[in-house]
Amino acid sequence: MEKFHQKMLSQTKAIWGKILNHRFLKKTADGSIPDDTFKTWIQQDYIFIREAIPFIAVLLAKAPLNLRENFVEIISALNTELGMFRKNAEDHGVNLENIAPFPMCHAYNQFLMNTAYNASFEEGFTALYAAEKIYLDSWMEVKTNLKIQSPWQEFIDNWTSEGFQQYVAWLATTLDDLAAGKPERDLRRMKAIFLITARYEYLFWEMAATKEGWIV
Ligand code: MP5
Repeated sequence: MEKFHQKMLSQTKAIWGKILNHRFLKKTADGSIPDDTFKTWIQQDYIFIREAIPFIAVLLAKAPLNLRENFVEIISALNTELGMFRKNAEDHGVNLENIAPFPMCHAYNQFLMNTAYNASFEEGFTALYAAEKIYLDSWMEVKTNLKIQSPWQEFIDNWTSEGFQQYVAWLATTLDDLAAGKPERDLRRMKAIFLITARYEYLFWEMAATKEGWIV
């Protein structure tokens, strides 16, 4: 029988396909991505991750006792990741001071915060799994199609590492456990959150590729 996380992936197959074929990822893999495009992504993803820490912290406050330690570790990993961003930004001359989120990044972070605060722990966890699984698959796609050593190698390695793969596998099995025995109404809400998160993830690559900021 299809597990819950597999059901979520099946219902978003078309979006996943569009994400993995996104020109941002293709150009990162073949080395043709313009520097300023990648640097825009670095700035926006830095903000995204920085603002994901309070999202995780709210989930931590709602988490069942057996998952608390995992959430402490997730916060610590995000903090380490921010350090990796700062180091790479410095090496490549990317400004991370006084930068503001673009509308799409802002909306995505707001959606995550709202989900953490106002929806169930299970729904928040669903968003977390979707976001992490998409990053794993996206960067795996880049790694698989990499033509030359990338100037952005550390980012590629970050989300394709053995440790990250194990973390995403853990998220999948934990999501299955959380979904087990839940009434259909709750599962429908989790499904809706998964779908919206996948759509936001597509838009995040699109935002990086177009550099669409506030137009007024
Ligand atoms: C992640 C990310 C992965 N960094 N940015 C977006 C837009 N989606 C997902 O999260 P993490 O915490 O960096 O592994």
